[in-house]
This record gives sequence, structure tokens and C-alpha cells, in this order.
Amino acid sequence: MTNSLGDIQNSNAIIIFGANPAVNHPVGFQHFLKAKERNNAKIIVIDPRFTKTAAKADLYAQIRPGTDIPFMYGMLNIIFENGWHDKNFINDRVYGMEDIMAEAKNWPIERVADVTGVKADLIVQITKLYASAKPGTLVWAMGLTQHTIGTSNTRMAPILQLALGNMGVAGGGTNILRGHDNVQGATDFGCLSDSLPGYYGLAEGSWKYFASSWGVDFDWLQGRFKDPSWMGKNGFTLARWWAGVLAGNEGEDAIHNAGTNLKALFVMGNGITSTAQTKKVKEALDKLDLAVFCDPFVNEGAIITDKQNDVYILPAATQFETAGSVTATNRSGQWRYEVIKPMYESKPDQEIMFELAKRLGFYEQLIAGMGKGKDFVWPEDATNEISRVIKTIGLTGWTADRLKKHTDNWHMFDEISLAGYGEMTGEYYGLPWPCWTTKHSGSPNLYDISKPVKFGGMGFRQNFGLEHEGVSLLTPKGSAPVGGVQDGGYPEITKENIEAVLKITLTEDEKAKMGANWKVDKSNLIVEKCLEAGIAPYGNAKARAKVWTWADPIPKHREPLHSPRTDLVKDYPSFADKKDHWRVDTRYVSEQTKQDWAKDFPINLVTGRLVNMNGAGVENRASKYLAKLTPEMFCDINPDLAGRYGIRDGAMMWIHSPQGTKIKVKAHYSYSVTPDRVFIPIHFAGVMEGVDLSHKYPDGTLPYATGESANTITNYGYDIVTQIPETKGGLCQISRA
Ligand SMILES: Nc1nc2c(c(=O)[nH]1)N[C@H]1C(S)=C(S)[C@@H](COP(=O)(O)OP(=O)(O)OC[C@H]3O[C@@H](n4cnc5c(=O)[nH]c(N)nc54)[C@H](O)[C@@H]3O)O[C@H]1N2
Ligand SMILES: Nc1nc2c(c(=O)[nH]1)N[C@H]1C(S)=C(S)[C@@H](COP(=O)(O)OP(=O)(O)OC[C@H]3O[C@@H](n4cnc5c(=O)[nH]c(N)nc54)[C@H](O)[C@@H]3O)O[C@H]1N2
Ligand SMILES: [Mo]
Repeated sequence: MTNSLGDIQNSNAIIIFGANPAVNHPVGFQHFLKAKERNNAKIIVIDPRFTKTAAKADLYAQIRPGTDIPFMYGMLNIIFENGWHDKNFINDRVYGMEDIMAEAKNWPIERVADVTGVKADLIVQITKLYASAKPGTLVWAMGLTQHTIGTSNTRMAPILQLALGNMGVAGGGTNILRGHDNVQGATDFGCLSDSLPGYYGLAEGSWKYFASSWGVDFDWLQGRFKDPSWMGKNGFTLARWWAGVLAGNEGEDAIHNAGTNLKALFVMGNGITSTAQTKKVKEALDKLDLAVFCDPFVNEGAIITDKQNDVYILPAATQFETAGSVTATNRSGQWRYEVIKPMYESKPDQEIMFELAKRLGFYEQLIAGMGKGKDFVWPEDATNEISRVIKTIGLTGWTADRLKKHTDNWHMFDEISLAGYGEMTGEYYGLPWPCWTTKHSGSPNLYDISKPVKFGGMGFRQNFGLEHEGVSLLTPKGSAPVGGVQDGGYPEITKENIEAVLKITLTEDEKAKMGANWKVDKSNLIVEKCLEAGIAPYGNAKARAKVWTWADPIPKHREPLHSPRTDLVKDYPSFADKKDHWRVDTRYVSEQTKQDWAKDFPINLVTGRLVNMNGAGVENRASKYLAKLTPEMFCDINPDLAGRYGIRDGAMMWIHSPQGTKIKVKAHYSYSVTPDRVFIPIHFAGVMEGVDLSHKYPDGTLPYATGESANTITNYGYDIVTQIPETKGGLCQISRA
């Protein structure tokens, strides 16, 4: 999120692509409703289903899944043609918008209407409303990301905001509603297989910075890998770990894993049945040597597998039985206090990890970064370690003491601006990152140049070179955070350029203490000097609309791998197949053109969430009262479609996937979906392809509700950059059960 949930109350228009906050972020959604009540803000919803959020919208477009890029180009085309774009903002702060303007011309309104299934008049009405009611905020979530073109979608949305000059202003921004409790923290912390904590890359320099910050020997770290080259390579993703077990080193979906398959799986805080293509997951689980599930509930990974030996269920404590810092969707930190001691024999996750590290022989190294040998204080010393080491996103100010003070005084902050009162004056709630120093205020809205850096101001980051194809990527004069010694663009700050950019002279002592650049400067002197000079340590450059190193330098529409519009596939084909994509060869165009999928699977499959359940759902299905609200797995189906197949309301039906899998669910008549698509929730497990697995739960652990897992039938398909599964755009066929 560039801004915050509270800041949405400053918006005059709110456009929501592929998110259903009334259901999935119901507390945060109150800010949307307050914007509506207080500023008469208009809410616009773009979703293939008429959701509870759509019910609160002023304008609603029922888009065909996977066509948000044409929709946004359609909007941009209208905006550019009418001159509604923010020319000064684009000139000063955006690189590559000309290419977007050229592509937008390829999307005249009739074409957009045909591809997206939204009426031309409505697209014009939405565009007019959104372009005129400023500031406007753009909100998205999984409806944009879970596609083969997910990353293109998530670039298109900021481009729309940049074109309208809606970035770096209160009430504007791109407000991406994050998922799990602390998922922002988990991402920042580096629970990803292509980076170190804080988004530091896997280059040797970053490893060395971490080795020395953690107080461990670099050679020892390197020695943990099969050979040094593996230290710099992406690992598997959660989406396709199963290929690491099942696939060979050659052939379809071959893996590149130093010649070996994966043999063990250790799961901490994931439901596993939430992974696309659950039957593959089951096959992989069956084939493992060892499977361990650390979970407060019986993880249904352990239920779907037929593996008889070496499956362990470790009782993890819940979030209420442990403490530490967590990060909210708007980059604010919070302190979480322990509510009760861990119950029965359960252990908090960190204790499980410590015990594991002891047995695997690297406990000393694991705790070394906390600085006090075996006498470290958990979790404070862990939080302080993070604040000491992670510079890239500015976590230096996040000491345990400060975060606690914010949480203890949460009532002393304004819910809209996040600004503190009384003794919290001069700080924003939760010190939203970047929080550059232990005195810094935190940064409530990213890229806001109307504030000094000291109070959260900054330009766009200089991260992609100083120029591209002879064009400067730095901003021109007059476009820099206010109050700085530079009033135009500048590079990120290094020991070498600091004196020139900041117009200062360093003492010999300062030079000796300083690291090579702001990201690896353990003294934090570079950052402190920057703040004094009103300079953002990461530089001040233009946002780039064009990512010249990617498969699609500007976002392009590409039909889903399994598209209901075979006629459009040849105009908008998917990507070329990609080798060694997070260690797995991944099919794109070859899968898309393997057969005329739409002929045998004519119905769009949309998956998503329910308000009373979460994720894989076991936590909620194990609760009597929550389970009672949706006791059975179901499918929302338009009566017109159901009628064609002779499926009655409340009758059982089969849904079949292009992969040859099927699920048996209860038909639920609903006009929220059009007759060309169905919707299924993602929260069930415990039944597979019509077979009830209830007998496999350990005594006394059978949830109050079980059902087919949506992911048994989600289609093959993975994002070209991140490998997120295409669980929001696929096809299916239905039949009476
Ligand atoms: N109650 C509850 N709250 C939750 C969760 C939960 O499981 N239950 N999960 C949490 C997590 S982990 C996450 S990530 C968030 C997710 O929050 P959301 O992203 O809001 O969740 P979804 O319901 O999966 O998807 C949102 C909408 O995208 C629409 N959609 C599908 N395909 C497309 C498309 O191609 N284009 C557009 N424009 N829209 C599309 C769907 O119809 C759906 O209404 O919610 C979080 N909050
Ligand atoms: N078809 C389809 N599939 C999807 C999605 C979709 O929209 N459509 N959405 C995807 C998204 S965005 C997400 S985030 C995933 C969500 O899927 P999961 O991450 O699988 O969702 P959860 O059910 O929240 O899983 C959390 C697990 O952790 C356990 N747990 C809870 N607290 C703790 C704890 O403190 N410690 C430990 N060790 N365990 C704990 C819970 O009991 C549960 O088993 O699903 C993805 N899958
Ligand atoms: Mo999520």
C-alpha cells in the first residue's frame, strides 16, 4: 500500500479492481464507507461477480476474468484523447509514458467492450467519473494478481494512477489490500526464495553484508549450498514445490535443482490445500520421504496424503500465545503482546525453529545476530536485529521500544492522517516504512514530495540506472521532496557521491565509519546526513512505466492460458514457454494452444473468499458457529446456466477441469454471476473428487465442515514473473451429479 486505509477517507473516488474488501477486509472497508459518507466519494468496482463490495458501488462493471489490462488501456485511451491526463506530473515524474500512450491507441472502446464484456457506455462513464474526481485511489487485491499476467496487471494499475497524477498525494496512491495477518511483514522479512530479508538480492555482496551483520562466517554460509553458484539462484515457490518432488530433470515441466528431487517438506503456517492443483500436491506428498506440518490445527495436507510413515503433525501455538512485531498492510509496524501462555504441549513457531536449528547443528549461527549470545531476549532482540540490518526499506527506526510505545498509545493518533497527538506528536502511527532513523516520523504516503524527507517525504526511487536509451531517469528541476538541498533528481547516495549531492564535507572520522552505500552502511551515517540535507537516501528519479528487461516492457494483454475466447487467443497469445522459472520449466503458449479448451470447457471458473472463513479454512471449519454459516462446499451458479444442464438449486453438481480432475459440490443459484461463469469458495478440504476423507482425521479433530477443495480443479497456469497460480482465470465444464 502506498498510502493507508485511513487515508482512503481523503479520496474523492475509489476504484477497486479485483478486490472484495466488504468481505475480505471488512474492518478496513469502513474507511471506504466513511469516504462515501463524508466526501461523497464515488466507489467504482470492477469484478466478474456482483460482490458485497459491488453492492456499495456507484458504478459497477462485471468484467470478464483476466481482461483488466484492456479495461485500463480503454480508460487510458479515453483519458489521453480528452487530455484528462496530468501532463506536468507525467513530464516531471514518469519515464516511458509515450509507449503507454501508443499502446492505448490500440484499445478503442468497441474493442475494449468486446474483450472485457463491459458495455462501452459504462467504460466511458467510469473513466469520466474517475478522471474528474481527484484525488482518486486505486485499490486491488487477488483479482489482479492471480493470473499468468498478474505482474502486468499490477503494473498497469500504477500506470493509470501515474497518468492521472494520483501518486504521492493524500487520498491517492495504489492501495493494495494485503492478505494474511502480517503478510506484509513476512514479505518484508524475506519469506521469498529470490531475496534476502528486506528485498536484498541474492548477489554475493548482499550475502556478505548479511553474514557480517548476523555475525556468521560468509564461507560457512556459502558452504551450506551444493556449490557457490546455488547461492545466487531463486528457489522453488510455494505454488510449484510439488513439481520439485514429481518432475524429472527432462521432459514436461522439468526441474533444475542440482540434479535432485525434493525429498522433505516442512510446513509452517500454510494450509497446503490452498495450493493450486491439489491432486498434484497430494501425489507429491505421497512421494516425499518426510512431511512435517506445524500448525495449531490438523493441517489438511496430512489428511489428503496416503503416505503412511514419516508424516508429523507438530502442535504450533497461535498468534495469541506469542509476541513480537508485525506489519500492517500500510507498512505500519505494531507490537503484538502475548495474550496467554501456549496451551498444552504446543510451542510458538520460533521455539520450534530454535529446537530444529539445535538438532540440525546451526543454532549458534541462527541466534548470533541477536547479539547477546544465549542471553538474547525474545522477541525484542529479534526486532532490534531487523531494525539494525534492514536498510533498503528503511526499518532502522523500528526498534522494539518504539513499536511498543506506538501500540500502547494507538489512541493518540489520527485515524486518517496517522499523525500523533500529545507526546506522540511528530510521528505517524506504526512508523510506516521507510522509517529512516530512530528519530524519524515514518512515511504515511509513499512518493509524496510535498513533505520534507524528515517527515516522510520522498520521490520515486532511483533503482534502475541514471538513464535509459540516452534519456535521463532523474526528475527535472522543481521536482524533489521539499526542503532539500537539491530541487531536482539525484542518484541514490553512496559514500562516493554523498559530498557532492548533499553539498557537505565529511570528516575523516565520518568517512572511516561509513559503509559503501546507504543500503550497507552499518553506521547509518549516510542516512542521517541525507535527512539533515533533506535528501531521500534512495535518490529521486522518475517512476518507470516501461520495464525494459521484462518479457513485456509495457503491460500487454494476453489471454489466460485457458480462455473462453479462442477467437482472441491468436491476437493476444500467452508468453513463450519459460525454462527454469523458479527451478521449473513452465508452459505458457504451448498449454494455451494444446487444444480448443473453450470447446470442452466453456465456463469461466472464478475462485475467491467468504467472510466467515479464511484461506484453506481449517481454522474456521473447526469452529462450530463459523462452520454453521457455510456448512457445505458450494458453487454460485446463475439459474440460466444451471437450467441448461438440468441442475436444480441445492442439488449436487460436478465441476470438471481441463486437467481431468473434478469436484462434487452443491449448486447455489445466484445472480451474482453471469451465465458464462461460476464462482467457488477456496476454504474447503477433506473431500477429494467425491471421496470423503473424514475417516483420516485423528480422533476428535474432524472439522464441523469439510468439502471439496476448489484447488482440485483450478487450472494449470503461473505468472510469468512471480509464478503465482492463475486461480482467478480458468475454465471448467459442469454436469449433474
Ligand atoms: N474473510 C476473509 N478475509 C480474508 C481472507 C479470507 O480467506 N477470508 N484472506 C486474506 C487473504 S490471504 C487475501 S490475499 C485477501 C484477498 O482479498 P481479495 O482479493 O478481496 O479476495 P478474493 O475473494 O480472492 O478475490 C477478490 C475478487 O477478485 C475477483 N476477480 C476474480 N478474477 C478477476 C479478474 O480477472 N479481474 C477482476 N477485476 N476481478 C477478479 C473475484 O470475483 C473476487 O470478488 O483477503 C484476506 N482477507
Ligand atoms: N483457488 C484459489 N486458491 C488460492 C487463492 C485463491 O484466491 N483462489 N488465494 C491464495 C492466497 S492469496 C493465499 S494467502 C492462500 C491462503 O492459504 P493458506 O496460507 O493455506 O491459508 P490459511 O488457511 O490461512 O493457512 C494458514 C495455516 O496456518 C495455520 N496457522 C494459523 N496460525 C498459525 C501460527 O501461529 N503458526 C503456525 N505454524 N500455523 C498457524 C492455520 O491453522 C492454517 O492451517 O491461498 C491461496 N490459494
Ligand atoms: Mo493471500
